[in-house]
Amino acid sequence: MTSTSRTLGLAVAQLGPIHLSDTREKVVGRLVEMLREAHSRGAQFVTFPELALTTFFPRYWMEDAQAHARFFEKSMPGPATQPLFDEARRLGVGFYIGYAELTLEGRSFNTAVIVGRDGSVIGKYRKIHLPGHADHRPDAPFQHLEKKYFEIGDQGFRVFDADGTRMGMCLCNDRRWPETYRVLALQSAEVVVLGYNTPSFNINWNEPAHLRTHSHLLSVQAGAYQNCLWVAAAAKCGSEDGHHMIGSSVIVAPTGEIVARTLSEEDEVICVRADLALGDNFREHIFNFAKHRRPEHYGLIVERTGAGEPL
Ligand code: CDV
Repeated sequence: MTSTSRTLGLAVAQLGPIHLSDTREKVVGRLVEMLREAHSRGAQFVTFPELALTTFFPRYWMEDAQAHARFFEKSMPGPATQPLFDEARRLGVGFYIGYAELTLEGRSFNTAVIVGRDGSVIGKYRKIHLPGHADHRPDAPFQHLEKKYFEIGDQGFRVFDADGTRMGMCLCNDRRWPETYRVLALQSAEVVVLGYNTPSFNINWNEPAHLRTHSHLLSVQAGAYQNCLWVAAAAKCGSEDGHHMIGSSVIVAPTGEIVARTLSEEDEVICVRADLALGDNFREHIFNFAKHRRPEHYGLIVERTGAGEPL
């Protein structure tokens, strides 16, 4: 620990499977139970997964209206999620949670919020790197229809003051993109929280199963180290109605080291006392952005989307 340490009790509350037959109320009961456990272990902030209230429904093709009626939230908190917000306020614990958002105008996003220790929403993020496809592929073993059900997030990557911690957020596939962490680090983020639903099988190529976990860990560890911040990554995992997703939820330090990792593919809480000053050495030396970054040589990053000809 550094001499100027500032600590945050940081937890990840991994969710085991949520089946099509599970109600919102049942799921919120599981979230509340894990919030209590995290609090009893010293957590001041708890990270829940992406789309944490329902099964990972983008694997199923359906009419948008049917999806909106069954899987989307019209408000956050809403009637089913209010108990989670009430318990957070009672315990004085903040949290991050992902859900499918349907706006008053009928727009739909894959969304996450940061909630403060007083139970109020501090910040919102709408997923930017949407994976998958929008067309119907009935012959695939399962589909990945995020591009059908969600619009691209319209609020950028922002950093919020979460009860004294500079916190950024992203969702699942965003964690694989270096731009995500760098844009947050350039706003002096100290912690990035994220949730994910990562199928164990790839519908695009015959990817060895172990690579799914390898590339997940590689992404979050590199993001943490290269940007001098803590990363808390929460899976929804196990077999949802026969569709398996990876676990390996982790808390990663600014050194890039995994400090805590789940063992199961069930509901499981991991918790650390995160020294927020641990990133300072990196920020002051090897990754002193102001001193060493050379944005005049990075133009292609914003000028080009896909790869093109050499300059
Ligand atoms: N929910 C996701 O964004 N899943 C992606 C899969 C499709 C690769 C992920 O990055 O884990």
